[in-house]
Amino acid sequence: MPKFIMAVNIHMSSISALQAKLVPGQKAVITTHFNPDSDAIGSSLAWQQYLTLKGLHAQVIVPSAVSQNLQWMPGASAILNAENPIQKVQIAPLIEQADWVFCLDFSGLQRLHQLSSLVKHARGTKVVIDHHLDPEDFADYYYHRTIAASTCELIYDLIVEWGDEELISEEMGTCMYSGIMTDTGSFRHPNTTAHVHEVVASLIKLGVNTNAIHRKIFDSASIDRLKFLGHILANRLEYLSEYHLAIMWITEEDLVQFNSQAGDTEGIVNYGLQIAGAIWAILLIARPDGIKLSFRSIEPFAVNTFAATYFEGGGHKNASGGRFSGGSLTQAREKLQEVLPLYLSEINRVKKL
Ligand SMILES: [Mn+2]
Repeated sequence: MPKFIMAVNIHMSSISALQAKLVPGQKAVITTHFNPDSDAIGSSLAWQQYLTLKGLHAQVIVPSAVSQNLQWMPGASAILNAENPIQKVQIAPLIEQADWVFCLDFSGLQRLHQLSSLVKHARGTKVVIDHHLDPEDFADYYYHRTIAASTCELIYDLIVEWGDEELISEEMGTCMYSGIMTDTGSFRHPNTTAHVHEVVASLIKLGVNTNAIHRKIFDSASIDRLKFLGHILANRLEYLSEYHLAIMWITEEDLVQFNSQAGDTEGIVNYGLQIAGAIWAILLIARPDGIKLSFRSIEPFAVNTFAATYFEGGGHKNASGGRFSGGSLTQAREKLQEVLPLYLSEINRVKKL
């Protein structure tokens, strides 16, 4: 059973020294996590555009498909997906021969799924740019801040830190805004700092159309997706008032019946927090390769420790993921019921705050 590993002795080579080592003509690959979200894709594409402006050959490679509502992003059509058999053949040599391997929006190699071993053994210099907790020690450079609300924010900060602010184009800004908007829950999560708004203000000044981006990302559902959501809310939601917890679950049959596509389950867990009094929400999904869990919570309740302790996961304090490898969806729910009483005192403490 894999454990959530605390990183030790990470050699934080100076990120400022790295800038001088980026030389025109070099080859770079940019990778991000499985099931890439808007921050993963937005940061990867903005970074690719930046590297291209610096004269490098940069290719974005993802371990699984880019969801439909992100495919409009500038540069998205050139992304290589390891799940595509034809593109997969191109991917291995690109990673093997790259001078640079940029790892964006993830802190552990296992999040690369089938790309993890290729990246691990790549000869190129590895650079992590990320805001998740506990980064693993596998890269040469880290630009890592858990205080950052998104990796897109970090990309912005790094480019500015390197004195290249004038290189940030409207297209790059569009990609960055997408990730900042979604990772802050449209600017309502506690990670929405004054700095986030400052970054966004400068992106708007570049001409980024925030309203159009919001519509493209959030108002682009298929009718299947809306009916799927209706089905989950009507038939797959329970509220355990004693624990201030909303539980939702999605069966393998649900995924088939509603023709669920990549990204269709994204955000569903958040609906649980709309219940008055809810402190946290859990969504369990029976995927063909196992039971996946999503956790959300309101401040100051930490779901990442819960996810790490009981469900082989981790993540952010208020937004985490995990999995259950001990059996079926029913068994995962049983395990949940079993461990909930252990959290009662913490829940009651948080409730009073
Ligand atoms: Mn992110």
